[in-house]
Amino acid sequence: MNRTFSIIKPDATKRNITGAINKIIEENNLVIIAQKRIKLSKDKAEGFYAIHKDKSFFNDLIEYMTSGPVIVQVLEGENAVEKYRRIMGATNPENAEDGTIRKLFALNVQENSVHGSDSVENAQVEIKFFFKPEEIVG
Ligand code: 3AN
Repeated sequence: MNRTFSIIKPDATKRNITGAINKIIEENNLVIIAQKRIKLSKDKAEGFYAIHKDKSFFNDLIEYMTSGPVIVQVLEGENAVEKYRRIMGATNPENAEDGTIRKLFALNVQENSVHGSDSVENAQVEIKFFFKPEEIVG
């Protein structure tokens, strides 16, 4: 069992498909043990994506991630980090496998509907960035 951090991004909240995305998450035996709907501030988005600060797409990414509400959540399950990466699909939906969240819902490489941690270590850091221990109820 482990935990991963998930964001349902502004393109998905705008299209009212958060339930459709979480249905796929739950059907894959990942349990949502923490969840909140928030609007990211510029500071918070820049902090979260600090690793990408030198990339050409950074400013666009921050503008997009602060353009509407997001759902931040913690998922728990067997190999949650790896499993959620698999069911999300590739960053660019053109390369995502059939049946993945991004293949089904993502609009393009930026507006790609979901985020998921890429390692157990990063999951722990990302969960702490958004949730207090008492907000996580497994
Ligand atoms: P992933 O979300 O699959 O882990 P990262 O961490 O490489 O991908 O990228 C973080 C976010 O930055 C992506 N989810 C996407 O919204 C955006 N992004 C990544 N690559 C590009 C790109 N080439 N052009 C525009 N936006 C991008």
